Amino acid sequence: MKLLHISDLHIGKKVKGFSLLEDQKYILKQITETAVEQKVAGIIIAGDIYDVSSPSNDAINLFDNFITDIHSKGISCYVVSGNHDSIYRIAFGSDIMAKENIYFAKRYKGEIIPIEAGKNVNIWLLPFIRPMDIREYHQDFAIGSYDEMMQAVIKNLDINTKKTNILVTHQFVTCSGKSPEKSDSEIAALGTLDNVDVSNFKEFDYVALGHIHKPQIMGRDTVRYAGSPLKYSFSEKNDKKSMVLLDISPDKKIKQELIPFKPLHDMREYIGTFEELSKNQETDDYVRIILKDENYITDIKHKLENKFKNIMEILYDNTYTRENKDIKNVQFIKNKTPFDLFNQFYEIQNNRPLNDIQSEIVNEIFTEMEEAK
Ligand SMILES: [Mn+2]
Repeated sequence: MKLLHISDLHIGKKVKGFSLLEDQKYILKQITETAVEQKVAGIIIAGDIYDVSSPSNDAINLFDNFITDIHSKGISCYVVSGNHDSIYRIAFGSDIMAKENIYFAKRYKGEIIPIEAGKNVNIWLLPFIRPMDIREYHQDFAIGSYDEMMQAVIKNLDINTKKTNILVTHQFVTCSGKSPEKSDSEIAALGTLDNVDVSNFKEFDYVALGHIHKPQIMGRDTVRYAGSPLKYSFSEKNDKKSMVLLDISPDKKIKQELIPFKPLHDMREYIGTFEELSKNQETDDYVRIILKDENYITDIKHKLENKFKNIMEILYDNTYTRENKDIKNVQFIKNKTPFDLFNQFYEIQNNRPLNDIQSEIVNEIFTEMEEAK
């Protein structure tokens, strides 16, 4: 029996003001096509369906089309909400949709009923939870940390270890204090003490994780972050995004295969001077440009746009940006002319004095101001 594990779709996400909806539509189509090609029985989505708890109409519409498409191919779906999602919105109508084999995790109320995905495969859907969400259901437990919360949850499960048990969760899973490799696009949602140790999951044959955007295993090779299908920050520029194809045999053995995503636009970084970058080949990837020029170039975005169709960010790496002095600690010369003060200020900020032409312009401005008094 085959299953596909994905997570962190973040539908509706914008990066640096760019809507990624078309990219997401493209990648969701790839997921559906892969699921059909590989003849999977179901798709596991381990949280962060949307980027925000109140997603836009376009985002909801895109996910609706995706789920409807999967359903029309006779493929099941197993979904939990992530920390970016609203559990109430995700769990809406879940009992009704479950009858059509589209399973959305319900709000956690002290127990989880496993879903029989195959004759001998149980899938446990745990939506993203915080200790405060579940204390009332486990009053015999002193739940302080996230780890204690997970112990309480797992202890309450009636796991038949003769079957293959798959847990789907969006908690921040670490291994003996070792964190996974993080990215900038998930930081906003992560606290400092919200980790859950991987040792909690000993009874599960596979743990389908969401939350961390770089695909990776955690502790053992059957506890895996699927990662986001697209790069959602420049810190992910070297990530190899993929979906996880699981092939479960009757003897509980699980084969895993990573199937790489092919995005509509890649996200890349280019470093060089304006002259060097002007010789680049045309690209419509999402790019961050790091300019090595010492002098600022006016209208730079416009000038680079004939080569780079989707510039998300332009930064400078030069003497000024590398040695930015703290202006608060500078002693300004007293009893000097406005021009001298300006010149000193300019030098502190740019690590070089005004050149002759600049001096002339600034001098002229101060003279005019003086005359206007
Ligand atoms: Mn996420």
